[in-house]
Amino acid sequence: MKRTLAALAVCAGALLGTVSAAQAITLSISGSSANYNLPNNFSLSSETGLATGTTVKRLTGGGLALDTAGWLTFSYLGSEASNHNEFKFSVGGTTIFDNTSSTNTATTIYQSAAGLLSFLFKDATVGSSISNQGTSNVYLNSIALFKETATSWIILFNDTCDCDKDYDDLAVRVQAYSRDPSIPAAVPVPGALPLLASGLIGVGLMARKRRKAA
Ligand SMILES: [Ca+2]
Ligand SMILES: [Ca+2]
Repeated sequence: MKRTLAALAVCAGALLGTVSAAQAITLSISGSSANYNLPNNFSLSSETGLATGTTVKRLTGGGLALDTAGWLTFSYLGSEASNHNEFKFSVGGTTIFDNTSSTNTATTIYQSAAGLLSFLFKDATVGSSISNQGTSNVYLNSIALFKETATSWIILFNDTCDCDKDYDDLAVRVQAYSRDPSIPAAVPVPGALPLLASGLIGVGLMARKRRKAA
C-alpha cells in the first residue's frame, strides 16, 4: 500500500509541476524610480482605474523588464493631450498607438526577450521621444508605471508640453504571458494523462505481482 501511495504522489507531483511551470513570468521595474501621486488634473480615471492621489512609479533611470522571455500584449487606454503622441514597440519601430488615430482599439501581441522592454513614446508635435529606462529625473517627456498584478502594468506618458505633470497624455496597458495568448491553450490535465495512466498501470502490475507471490 505504501508503494501505491508513493507512485500516486509522484504522478500528482508531475501534474502540478506541469501546471505551475507554465505560469512563471513577471514584469517588474529594473533600476530606479520615484513615487509620484497622480495630480488633480489626471483625467483617465475611468479608462485606467487610477485616480487623483494614486501613487505611481515615475521612471528615473529604471525601466519595465521581463524576468524571462515571453509574449506581451499592449492595449490602448486613452489620451488627454493637445500634442500628437505615439507609442512604439521595439525602439524606433512600429507605431502601435497614435492619439490622433481612431484605430487604437486592437490589442497587439509581440514576442519579447527577457530584460528591459523595448518601447518608446514619441511626442510627434515637437519631435521628442523617450524610451523605457530613458527617463531622467524630470517630469516633461517622461514615463510613469502602475503595477496592477505581477503580469499587468499601466504605462503612463507625460509629453513635452510644459503645462502640467498629469501623466495622462497617452496610457497603455501591457500584459505578459509565458506562451502566445492568441493560440488556444492545451488543457494541461489531459496532456499529462499518459503519465498518470502509466503510473496507474505500474501500480496495478505491482499489486498483481504481490497477489501472485502470496
Ligand atoms: Ca501632460
Ligand atoms: Ca494631459
